[in-house]
Amino acid sequence: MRTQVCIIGSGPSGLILGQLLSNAGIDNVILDRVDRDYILGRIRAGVLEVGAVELLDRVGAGVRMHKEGLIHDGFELSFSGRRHRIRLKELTGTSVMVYGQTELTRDLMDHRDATGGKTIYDAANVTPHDFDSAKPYVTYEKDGVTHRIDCDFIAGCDGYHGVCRASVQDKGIQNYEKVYPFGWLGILADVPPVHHELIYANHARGFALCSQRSLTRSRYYVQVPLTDKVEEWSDDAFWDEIRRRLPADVAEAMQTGPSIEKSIAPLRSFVAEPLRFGSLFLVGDAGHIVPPTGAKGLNLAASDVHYLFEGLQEFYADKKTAGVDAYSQRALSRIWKAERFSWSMTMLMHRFPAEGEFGQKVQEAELDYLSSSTAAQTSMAENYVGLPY
Ligand code: FAS
Ligand code: PHB
Repeated sequence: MRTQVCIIGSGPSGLILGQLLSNAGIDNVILDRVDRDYILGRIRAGVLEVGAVELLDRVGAGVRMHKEGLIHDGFELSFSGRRHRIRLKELTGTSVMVYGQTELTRDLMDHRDATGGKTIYDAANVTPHDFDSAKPYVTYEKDGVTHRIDCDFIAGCDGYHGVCRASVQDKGIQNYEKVYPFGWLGILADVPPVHHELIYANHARGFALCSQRSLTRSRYYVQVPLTDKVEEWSDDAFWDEIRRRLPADVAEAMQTGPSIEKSIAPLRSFVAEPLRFGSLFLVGDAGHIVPPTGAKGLNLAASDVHYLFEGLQEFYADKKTAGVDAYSQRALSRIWKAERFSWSMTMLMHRFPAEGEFGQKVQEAELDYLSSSTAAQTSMAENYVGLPY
């Protein structure tokens, strides 16, 4: 088989890139090692920046998002028994869209199927070859047969544990990483959200987050030690713990119910440099990871795709390589600003016992300053809604 761009990974990065390419008449194939249902079974991001919303609209997969998504003009910080609202819309003129990654991915998959896009699921042992030559290709196994796809470019949209970044470890890659000493225990339940906007809580017992997927489905998180196992947490234990970490009126109002998903995710900050190796590009989680505190993971994948598509479109239209040559530097400039923001929000809102009482007092002072400074709130707001592409 031959295609122009071979995309490895059918998550948000691969699907958005694939649709942009198809809409521009650039032939592409997506390979994924699992099937559609497995991908849709993973519960992940919940907040979309305006840039991601505009990309979904641009590829023609945004209809349900506008019907079912929730526009949020702010979010709350809870700390020291107080609540402070960060007024996103008033401070930046921009809102965010609350619409789950699962639904966004479903919309993209349905649209790709409806527009004739080719995706090969359950592709085993996907391997990029000769990406430092003019004739790269990808092999994979399916139904006991090894297949080969010759292409011009390979888009590594295969996430943090994918094969693409692993394939360039001896090509001068530089990995930057910070692992946090805790995880997020998340629960999804068909109960109405406790508040109409998100609440991020800094509490002596640890961080908590009240998020949502719709007016009838809520997503909650609590910070837990890395040694915790999800099977050790009953639903009741989760509900009791998150209510301990919230202001009394919020805890009182919280509706609880059986979890439909419960999992623990580790937190790390990670960036690989560069993001391009010949005709192989690292996109989205394949190239970087942020702690979810700033809701940047999925949104960074969107801006990576925006930059890479601009380069590929220019290459196929004008045979120019300036855009693909600039991809890594353009993407990394925005990635590092989001990494900084996600790190800073994580350091501000979580309990770090190793930092002792002094660290706790510094957090409280920063939150107190934030609640009294429009300049500080504006800085947090413009990073949260997303810096320009
Ligand atoms: P993805 O990981 O989504 O997709 C990669 C795809 O590549 C997968 O379908 C995988 O099956 C496939 N793949 C992997 N290796 C392969 C191989 N060798 N061959 C073929 N295919 C391969 N972000 C937020 O903003 N908020 C959150 O709350 C949040 N929670 C998260 C929780 C978890 C547990 C994780 C892991 C991430 C979370 N994220 C969150 C970040 C997440 O939303 C990512 O940013 C987003 O999925 C990035 O999309 P992709 O780059 O497409 O990578
Ligand atoms: C979510 O709804 O999953 C979510 C929202 C905001 C975050 C992290 C996760 O910062």
